Amino acid sequence: MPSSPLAEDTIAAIATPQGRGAVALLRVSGPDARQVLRRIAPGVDDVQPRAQRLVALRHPETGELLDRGLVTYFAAPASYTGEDTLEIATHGGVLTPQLVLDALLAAGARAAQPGEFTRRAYLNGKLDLLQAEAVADVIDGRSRALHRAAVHQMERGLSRRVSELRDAVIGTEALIAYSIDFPEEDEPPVPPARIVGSAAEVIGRIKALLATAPEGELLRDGALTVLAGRPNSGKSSLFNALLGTERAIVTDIPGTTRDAVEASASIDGYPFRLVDTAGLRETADRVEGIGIEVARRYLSAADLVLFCIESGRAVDHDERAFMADVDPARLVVVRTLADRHPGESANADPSGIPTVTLSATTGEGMTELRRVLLAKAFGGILGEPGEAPLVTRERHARALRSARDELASFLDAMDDAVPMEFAATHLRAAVDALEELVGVVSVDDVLDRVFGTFCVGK
Ligand SMILES: Nc1nc2c(ncn2[C@@H]2O[C@H](COP(=O)(O)OP(=O)(O)O)[C@@H](O)[C@H]2O)c(=O)[nH]1
Ligand SMILES: [Mg+2]
Repeated sequence: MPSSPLAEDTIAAIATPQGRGAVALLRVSGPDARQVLRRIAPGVDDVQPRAQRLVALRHPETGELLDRGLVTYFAAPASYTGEDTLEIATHGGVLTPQLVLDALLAAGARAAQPGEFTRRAYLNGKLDLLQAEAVADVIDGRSRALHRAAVHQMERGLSRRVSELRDAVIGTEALIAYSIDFPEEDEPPVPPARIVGSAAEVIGRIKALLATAPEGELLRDGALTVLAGRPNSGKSSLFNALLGTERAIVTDIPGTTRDAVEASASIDGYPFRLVDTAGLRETADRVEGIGIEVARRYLSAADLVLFCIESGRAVDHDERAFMADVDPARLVVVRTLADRHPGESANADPSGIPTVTLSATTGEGMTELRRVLLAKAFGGILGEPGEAPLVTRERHARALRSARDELASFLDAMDDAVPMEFAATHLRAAVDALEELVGVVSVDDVLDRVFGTFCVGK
């Protein structure tokens, strides 16, 4: 982890959201934290670390009493940021925390940038970059599944896994260094096959971790699930049944749904974004001529397409044509309105496309549909025990792919009998990629990207 000189200025922010509430929390971090406290709480000059104190908070210039607050002082380095830190609990609401913040700024603190506390924690070695990202996910995450992955990542689950990979590559480098040190030996001290095998083994482990990436990244935005089908095929009813609310307007007059509607749904804690179609004739969303409604502007981005066909009716030519256009891996066929056609069940589709027969009205078949959606969208990570590290960001996937490719280039070079010391430059590049991922080396624009999305006060 990088060690850098401690920041010179002292930052302050309101850490809780604005609005009516019982308490608000303000944070101050930096070398002048205690001095700032003395200025807004005159007479209080002997704060003990980690002991709370109820103090009168005043504006340093006017002396006006603003509130009484509970102050906790954390002495460097035993604080979140690694610096001297204050946490000040005031009354909530819109005004009080803002007045106390103004007082802190008048007392010499500077308003913190979004993510600046966590950035300092990172720069002071309290967290690595993966942990810092996990903090953001714990705050912003809306699905239980992402929350679970983030909490685990905050506990260094992913960091540990990446560090193991890095150590394994360094181990391979060590084998090479050893071989290069004894060039005159008839028998190389380390058989090249062992060196090659060691690199190949790391590639396998990186690939296993990368395999979680597509689904891990879906945990953030949710699997985009687009409903399609003829007017009156039961799309809006199914949309509502999946949401558990009366969200889209349902009617038997074709063309009632006024626009594409999007809503978030959770299935077993995994996030989905459902899109129901405009039934409107005049929208360009309708697949021209064949009367199939679909929010076409979502179609190319869809992770899943739920194609609705009423039960008891043969699939017609246009429907077949539409389905043939959708990537089978993303397609789920739903035979709707099953309660109107009791006793009929869909034949297993020879093409292997999952078909679920259901009724949005009675709820039959809905459990099966949820199971199919989960398996299709998140199948690869569903079986993972809660503690398995997941790749949840494009940044992670990019670094891992780069490490994997460097290792593959190393193997190619060994194959081509490139002298080992040259081939080994690829191992170094793989180590660099893994270190950047954990944040062992700090690259400024990486930091800007990671911390730029934080909220103020974290
Ligand atoms: N009996 C029954 N009627 C349904 C079911 N699902 C939808 N409907 C009815 O079928 C009609 C068309 O449904 P809707 O969801 O608006 O279809 P859309 O045009 O594809 O969105 C409405 O009258 C619904 O009440 C179902 O599962 N069972
Ligand atoms: Mg509709």
